[in-house]
Amino acid sequence: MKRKETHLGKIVRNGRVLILAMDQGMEHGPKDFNQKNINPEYVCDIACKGGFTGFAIQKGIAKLYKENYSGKVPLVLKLNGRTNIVPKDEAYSPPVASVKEAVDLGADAIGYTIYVGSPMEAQMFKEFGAIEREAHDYGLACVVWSYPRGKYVPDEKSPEMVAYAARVALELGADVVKINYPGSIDAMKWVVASAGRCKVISAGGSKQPEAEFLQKVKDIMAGGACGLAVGRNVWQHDDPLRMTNEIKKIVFG
Ligand code: FBP
Repeated sequence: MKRKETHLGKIVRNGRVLILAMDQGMEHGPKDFNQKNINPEYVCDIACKGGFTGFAIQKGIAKLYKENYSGKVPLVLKLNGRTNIVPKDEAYSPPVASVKEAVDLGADAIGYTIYVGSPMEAQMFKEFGAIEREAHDYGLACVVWSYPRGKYVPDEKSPEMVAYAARVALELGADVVKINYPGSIDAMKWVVASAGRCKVISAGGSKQPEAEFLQKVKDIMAGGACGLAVGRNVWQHDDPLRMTNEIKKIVFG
């Protein structure tokens, strides 16, 4: 198949990427939600009104709530996922949707998690290799959640491991790599250097007090990242759209 021009530009605005993630229901369980945000319509609304450059969700939500987001925010369809019931030692995230389904749902990008250093690393590399080829053939951008994880990884947030995971994503063909914040501006700079031309975005992490989280966003950007894929710090906030605006001032400002 002839390669199409990539949709990367659809999830990048002024060189920045700001994705709202709502795959935590599978990754962490309903404990992340309250009576309001347990309803996917509530989070779809934030994704659309907040002016995010992407909305990362699994296919079940993408299909049943299409009318709530389609045409209003670019879809980043997660193609693999796992629960946190399975022990982290054997870190593996199996494919649960195909590139074809992403295309049929109108996605601009696919999202894929890779656990670098896991005993299942070889299988995940192989599965992602096929997905990356097909996604790029269809012109979809590839966003890789690259997390060092599993029994061989003593500290998944150590700066060296995060930089390693970012480099692996570049070498596997990701357009954008999502990493966990490595803890300091200098460490972030090394992660960004390691990722080369692959754009680096940071996960938000669990909910923090607003000022503390916004300082982290400033540090992420000062470290040379081009944005975030954030979830809980936005949709668990009492005023998610105001919080989104504060984040946008830093990311796009
Ligand atoms: P948050 O901003 O809520 O941390 O979301 C980012 C994210 O990468 C989600 O896409 C994903 O569900 C989750 O974090 C994975 O977190 P974990 O480190 O527990 O695997």
